[in-house]
Amino acid sequence: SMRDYGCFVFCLLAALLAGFLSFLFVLVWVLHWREGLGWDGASAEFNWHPLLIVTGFVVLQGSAIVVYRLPWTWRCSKFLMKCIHAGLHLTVLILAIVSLVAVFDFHNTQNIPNMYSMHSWTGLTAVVLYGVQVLIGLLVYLFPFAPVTLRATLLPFHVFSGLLIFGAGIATALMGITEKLIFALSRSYNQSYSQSPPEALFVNFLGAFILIFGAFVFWMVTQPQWKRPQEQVP
Ligand code: ASC
Repeated sequence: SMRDYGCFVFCLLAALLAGFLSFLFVLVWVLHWREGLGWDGASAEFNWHPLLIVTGFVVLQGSAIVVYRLPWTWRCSKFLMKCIHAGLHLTVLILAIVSLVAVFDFHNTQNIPNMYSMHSWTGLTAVVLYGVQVLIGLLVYLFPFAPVTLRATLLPFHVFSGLLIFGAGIATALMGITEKLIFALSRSYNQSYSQSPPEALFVNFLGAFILIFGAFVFWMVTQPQWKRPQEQVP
């Protein structure tokens, strides 16, 4: 119905706004409140990590997940939509790997230990599983070799693990943001987190936008009436 279509468009616009604000807030965080961007083994190199994860693993990954549900793409071939879905996910995987290289290189040059926090455990697990998910997705659904029976059997698992990894990415991003805020403000002699300085308020808004973005993506992909109609096989 027209009303249901309007509801989809509302959710999409809300997700786009929350995703854009997430990107804007993480960019302003690293450029205005932190040390900017660089590849110097110091904080400017670390800052690529939140920027690339929020833009890639959260916003672009969420967009790749909803791409089949855009009604105006239902006239496009399924193969074209699969190429867009796969291309976005591959881009996200590359950005995630670059963002991990940035943190490990930053830790190693600063003599900071690796992999001691829950953020690092859930985050590395999510990125490794994401690599496996992208590889299996390409082999089973994009390349023309897998039989329809295998495609059909794996589809519920592909959908479930995709949403689980996306959700784990959001949970991990919220932990990372909180960690970084605590670290940064505890090293500051004139500001403390518990006094709600402007940076803390700003970064808490970033976390809220990320969660709101994830909620709208999750809602859009769990409404069965918003699924792309199956190609009719005669
Ligand atoms: C595909 C594809 C689908 C599913 C279906 C099996 O590759 O485009 O819609 O797998 O064929 O459920």
